[in-house]
Amino acid sequence: MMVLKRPKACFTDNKYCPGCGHGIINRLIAEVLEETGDDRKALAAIGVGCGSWMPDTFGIDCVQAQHGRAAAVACGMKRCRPDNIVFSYQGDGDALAIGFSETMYAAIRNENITVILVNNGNFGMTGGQMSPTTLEGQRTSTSPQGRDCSLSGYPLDVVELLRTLHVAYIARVAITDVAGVRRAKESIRTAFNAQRDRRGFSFIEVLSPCPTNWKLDPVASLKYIKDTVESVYPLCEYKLWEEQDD
Ligand SMILES: Cc1ncc(C[n+]2csc(CCOP(=O)(O)OP(=O)(O)O)c2C)c(N)n1
Ligand code: SF4
Repeated sequence: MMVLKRPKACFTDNKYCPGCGHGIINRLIAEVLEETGDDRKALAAIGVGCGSWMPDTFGIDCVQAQHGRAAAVACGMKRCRPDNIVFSYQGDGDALAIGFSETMYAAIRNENITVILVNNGNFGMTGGQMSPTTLEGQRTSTSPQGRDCSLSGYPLDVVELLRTLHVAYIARVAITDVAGVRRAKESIRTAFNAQRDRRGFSFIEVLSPCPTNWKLDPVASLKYIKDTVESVYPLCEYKLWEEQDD
């Protein structure tokens, strides 16, 4: 029989909307850290957005970065504390709009940190504005007719960009079903292991539902990711350090 036990660091409550992906992802991070014995010394740099509530969901030492700056803050933390697992936790607006430069330069320097990007295709906390990852034609509060790529550019596939760089690990996962949740957890574990082995920059993009701003119920939100979002942002995993070792 499988016994589901709450990680010690997790609190009983969270502040996310019903059906939001952040709570699941927070829990997976907490589980991995507990299983690897890192829960007492992992450090997080938190982006600005709904994910800023992560410290209210489970208790590890965190720095609340300014909007977009979490990867840069994580680099500083890691350089001071090279033996601690250090990760940033950011939304797509935070990491890929206002913080695009910080995210890319952490990758370009192949910093030995992990960036966990929660891609829900909009600026969730502030009312669902269009973000770099909003799909073509997707309606948001700032693209009520749907994203027009002739005006706003095309959706940003950050995984493809990162693949051109010398980084250690890249994965895109989706928490749409049990198998997807398990894969997401394994990716977090792989990224933290790579960091422990000093492989360099690791990055996980999690396709995650935002039922409130998508104006879909939680089940329909998961279906939307599977049927629509994944066709633009295919799931993948690249252990690039293995190619670099050859
Ligand atoms: C410099 C600055 N600009 C704008 C804001 C307002 N702001 C707070 S949260 C947020 C949206 C965050 O969206 P995202 O990073 O995608 O995370 P989500 O809430 O969707 O998880 C914005 C624009 C801010 N706090 N600081
Ligand atoms: S607004 Fe969206 S991202 Fe924010 S807590 Fe609600 S469902 Fe989650």
